[in-house]
Amino acid sequence: MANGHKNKVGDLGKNTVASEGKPMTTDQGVKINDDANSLKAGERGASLLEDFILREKITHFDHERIPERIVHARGSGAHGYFELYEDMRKYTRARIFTDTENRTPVFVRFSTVAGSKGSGDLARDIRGFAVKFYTQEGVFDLVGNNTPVFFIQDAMKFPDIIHSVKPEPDWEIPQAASAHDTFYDFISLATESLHNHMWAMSDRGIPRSYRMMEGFGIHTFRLVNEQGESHFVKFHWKPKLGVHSVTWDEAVKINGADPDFHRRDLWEAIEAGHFPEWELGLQIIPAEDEHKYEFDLLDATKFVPEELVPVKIIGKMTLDRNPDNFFAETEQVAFHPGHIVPGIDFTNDPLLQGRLFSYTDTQLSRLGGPNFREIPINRTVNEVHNNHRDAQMRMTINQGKAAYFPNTIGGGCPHLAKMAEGGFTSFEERIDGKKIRDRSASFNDHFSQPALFFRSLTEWEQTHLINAYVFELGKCNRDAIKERMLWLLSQIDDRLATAVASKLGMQIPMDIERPINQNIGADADPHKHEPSAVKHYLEKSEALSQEPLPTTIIEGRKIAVLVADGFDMAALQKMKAYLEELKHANFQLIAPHGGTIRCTENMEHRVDASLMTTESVLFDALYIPGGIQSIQALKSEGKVFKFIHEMLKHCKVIAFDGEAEELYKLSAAKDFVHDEAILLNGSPEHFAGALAKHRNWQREPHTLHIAV
Ligand code: HDE
Repeated sequence: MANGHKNKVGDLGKNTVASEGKPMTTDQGVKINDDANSLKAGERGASLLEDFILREKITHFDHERIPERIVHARGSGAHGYFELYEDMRKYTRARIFTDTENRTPVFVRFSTVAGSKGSGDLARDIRGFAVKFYTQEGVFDLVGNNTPVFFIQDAMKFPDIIHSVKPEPDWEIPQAASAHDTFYDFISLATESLHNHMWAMSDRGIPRSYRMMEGFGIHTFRLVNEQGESHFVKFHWKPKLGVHSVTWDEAVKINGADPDFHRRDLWEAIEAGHFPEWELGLQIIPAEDEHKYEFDLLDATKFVPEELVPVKIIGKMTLDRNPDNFFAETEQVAFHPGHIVPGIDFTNDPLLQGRLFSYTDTQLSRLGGPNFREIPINRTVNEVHNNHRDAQMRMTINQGKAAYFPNTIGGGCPHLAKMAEGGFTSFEERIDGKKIRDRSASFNDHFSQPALFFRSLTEWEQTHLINAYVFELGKCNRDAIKERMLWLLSQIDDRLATAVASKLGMQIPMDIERPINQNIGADADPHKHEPSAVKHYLEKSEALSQEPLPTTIIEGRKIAVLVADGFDMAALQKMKAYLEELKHANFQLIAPHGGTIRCTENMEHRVDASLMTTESVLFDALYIPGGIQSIQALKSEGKVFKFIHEMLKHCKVIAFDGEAEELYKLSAAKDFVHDEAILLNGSPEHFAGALAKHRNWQREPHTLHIAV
């Protein structure tokens, strides 16, 4: 297989610097022999202006920060590659989708949307899933999210929804959260946002890991083949590890215990060689089917159910290398949905059209001018030749006199490429219409798909979603806004609205008036969108639920092992041999104290974390080996019971071996006799099987009385 992916590694290598064994210098290359003291007039004298070493150091420091992204400010990146399984030339001439021999390098950035750069990873939010493909024909960016739909239909509303969800402008509260009046004020007036909002309120809003999220291009794009024929396409990323989430109680606690939880998880998995993988799937829709569905393909608040158009898996992405430098790569990377290559094209989705303007525009101020395309992480692996010149921080030294086209002085170069030579040609779509400022009536149905989404969830997922609404609306202060939301929820699903209303202690209003009689636009009238005329074109769509598909992969799952001096080494070894060595899960020894502990074999073992410094929510499962002395010591630690009870409540796998049965009996675990994820002297295979299912959600309704 041609290793195209080495190209980008080599390209970045031109700019990477390792300082091991090298003398310290100024930026001008002058060696430095004192980096701790400024130049002074006398021992206690004032510092001298001539101290070029001090001036350079401080000046550079003073300018280290650049503006953070207005949305998606907090993110984590990784390098990898994409491999194609099947030649798709029937649909597209893009080589990335026709050449099965080539590995295309990628850089991926995952992010939260609303919070600042330093906010917690476990905010209830949508996640960004942006992929930069360094193809032989130029950069192709697939700038997606972890949900298949977006909040709004038209780019015109983007600043409004973002202003409404960001911290309120007077007191800059709350950070990275949507639980406040301005957000619900907006979304209850812009009912198109209800669908994506429902996804955000579902477990998708609090993923267990970036490695366990789906990704979606959201918009309908086009694939265009050599013959100039076009098909509509939706892009999907399907994670090999399945789609999993944490509970809200965990999310809140993780944000305190380790706000870098997702960033650390991705980094550590890659460092350990557990490279996360996603398969790329396409939903391909013939051009003649454009008007076949009950929804409009150009409406980004709708997905195409997999029952109507199956997802065809065509390739796989593997992330196998962490960045060398967060700022140089993850912070400076500039994605753009308008970075496409020949064989891929846009549709008239009005949200996509607006995005095509926004990304370069914001990057001009974030990265300081138009030459950010030359920053190593952003530059393409093929050659760039054009007549763009100058501006801040220009790196390229263009030779010759002719910086215009056409020319003869430069030999007519750089010259144009015909379509057959790989030149980009836009798809020749026939357009015939009046210039109007309006939205198509085919975008009007705002209620059918949220209802389909809710119907498609399992009972436990529905419960989580209901609780999310109760939490978020419960934090709003204005009753009128909450009532408007309750009425809208009742138009989606009665059971959902009734459950939320009862926990809020409120009534669902019979109807809502146009909220204010001032002119806030016809689009803000929920009645315009025919809430009662919910279309029922599908009872359920299986792919919308996260109910884990049967998988045996537990790679990188974290298992807490509670031990004290005198723990049963043989029992732990047996578990580790299977789960860690064979299945690549990760065991961590948690003990009442740091340093080392002794086992029954009188050997010393390094403690990974003391009970004081860690929390159960940072792990996927709990294992307690026996050993009389160890269990006696653990019995007197309150935090041990907190671990067990939290693990119980969060429906995780818990295994007690040998004398650890005493802890089982002393804890609430003893009440869950038939629970298949609670093991007494269970086999490693049983443990691995339960862990692969992620959680035993059936347990959840029976844990309400457990206080932790
Ligand atoms: Fe973005 N979005 N967006 N967005 N978006 C940005 O570009 C914007 C939308 C998405 O890791 C910004 O460089 C508008 C949909 C991701 O660097 C900005 C509209 C989807 C990222 C911008 C949308 C996304 C961004 C901020 C409505 C999913 C992070 C910084 C018309 C398909 C990329 C930047 C990264 C970032 C504008 C809607 C995904 C301001 C105007 C829909 C994953 O240009």
